Amino acid sequence: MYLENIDSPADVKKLSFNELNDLSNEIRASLLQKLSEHGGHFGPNFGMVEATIALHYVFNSPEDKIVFDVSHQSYVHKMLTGRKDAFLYPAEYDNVSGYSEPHESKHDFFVIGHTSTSVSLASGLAKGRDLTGGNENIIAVIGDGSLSGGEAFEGLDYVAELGTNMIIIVNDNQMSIAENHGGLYKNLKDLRDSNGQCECNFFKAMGLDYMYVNDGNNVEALVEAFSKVKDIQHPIVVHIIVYINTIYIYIYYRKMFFPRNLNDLNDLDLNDRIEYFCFKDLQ
Ligand SMILES: Cc1ncc(C[n+]2csc(CCOP(=O)(O)OP(=O)(O)O)c2C)c(N)n1
Repeated sequence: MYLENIDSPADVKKLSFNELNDLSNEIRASLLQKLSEHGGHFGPNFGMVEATIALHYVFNSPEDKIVFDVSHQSYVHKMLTGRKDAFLYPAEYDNVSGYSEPHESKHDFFVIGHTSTSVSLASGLAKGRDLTGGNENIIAVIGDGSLSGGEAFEGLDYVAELGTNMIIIVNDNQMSIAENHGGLYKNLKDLRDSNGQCECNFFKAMGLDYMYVNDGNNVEALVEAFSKVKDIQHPIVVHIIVYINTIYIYIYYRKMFFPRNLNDLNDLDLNDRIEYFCFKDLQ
């Protein structure tokens, strides 16, 4: 098992892409096991497995700073930054909180639970970096649901003028706590439908650079994209499309039909299995 040997992001960087894919499956299996027994945020974390691995593969946390919105999707980050035991061993399940927590780790920067905060918080870190002559990467992760909050708009507005390094990962799983509402979402759909090429682009209109990654659950594609924006000298949005709904269904069926048999997940090709289910089946 690779996860058992991950004590810090340096251990992630030693793995090949094949090994990183195995690590993704192990992480999903551990999340499924722990969260089935203990509760917690399934969907946000399932969607972010590959992206979080790729972030830690490419960037150098904690010098490079990753700020999560809501921070309920930071479980994988916790697993890769010295806290995997709290996801692997039932006796240790309560040793981590469900959100980012600086008291737990030097890789966490804020105690946060509110949506729409990460871009603003990260912009403060970027401004501080610039004032003190630093050169680390500042990365904000924000979901599509949180993107329509007022503070997120303010953050994007501010960052566009900042003019220095800032990387905003838009984690687009097409779902907020329920379905998304608001004018922004038509444009996100148009961007998805056009493979990021739609001429009308909310992020560009705000004055930000933009990159689109269709396969946000592919470690190699994400590593390539993040490598391109690492050390960039202006703000950029990296819009990644991740799967969440189908994964909910997968969990739903697994829990219904195999409630006591969650250990065999490593034998399954998750992506193949989830293709069979569609979100409508749940409703
Ligand atoms: C200020 C505020 N309003 C509402 C909530 C409730 N809430 C928690 S997560 C969430 C939606 C998150 O959706 P998204 O940003 O797309 O992230 P995902 O969970 O899909 O990864 C909401 C509305 C909150 N935490 N804070």
